[in-house]
Amino acid sequence: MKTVYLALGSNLGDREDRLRKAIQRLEAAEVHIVKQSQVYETEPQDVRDQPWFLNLVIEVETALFPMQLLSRTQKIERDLGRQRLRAGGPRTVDIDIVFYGRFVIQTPQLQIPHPRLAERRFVLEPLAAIAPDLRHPVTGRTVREMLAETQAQRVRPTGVIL
Ligand code: PH2
Ligand code: MG
Ligand code: MG
Repeated sequence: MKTVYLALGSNLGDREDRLRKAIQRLEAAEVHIVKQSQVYETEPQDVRDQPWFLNLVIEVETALFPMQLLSRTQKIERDLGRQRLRAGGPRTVDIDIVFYGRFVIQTPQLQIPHPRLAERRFVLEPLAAIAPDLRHPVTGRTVREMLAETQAQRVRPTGVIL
């Protein structure tokens, strides 16, 4: 079993409901939830002219290999109505693999750790709530350190636990 961190986001439709369904479907896909952050409401990054997101991070255990896990998460995204209209644009549900144990993977389809992690307060803040001392396998920095160095982005804890 590997310990894996997944970042979930939604900014279209009933965002909370999509995130809840995504978590349920992960459990049904041999991905066992160990810890879960609360839900954060976050300002859109990269593509700025889109609705605010709900984001959260979960720690899971799975025996799936990285590419198997990616195909499960992509199937869940499709089943929950994701359409790829615009890169970085609005989505009903997005599931990103942030860390897969201490693996480093660089392929066109899959990069782990997530390449933009260190710039993303909407991932680092929920991640720091469940795993502040986790270290990036390449840079050696902890989640807490990466969070302290990110630029201001509006990220508000909602208190909602799905
Ligand atoms: N996802 C993106 C691009 N921008 N911004 C926020 N706040 N939350 C996201 O999940 C997000 C984003 C691409 O996946
Ligand atoms: Mg994403
Ligand atoms: Mg994604």
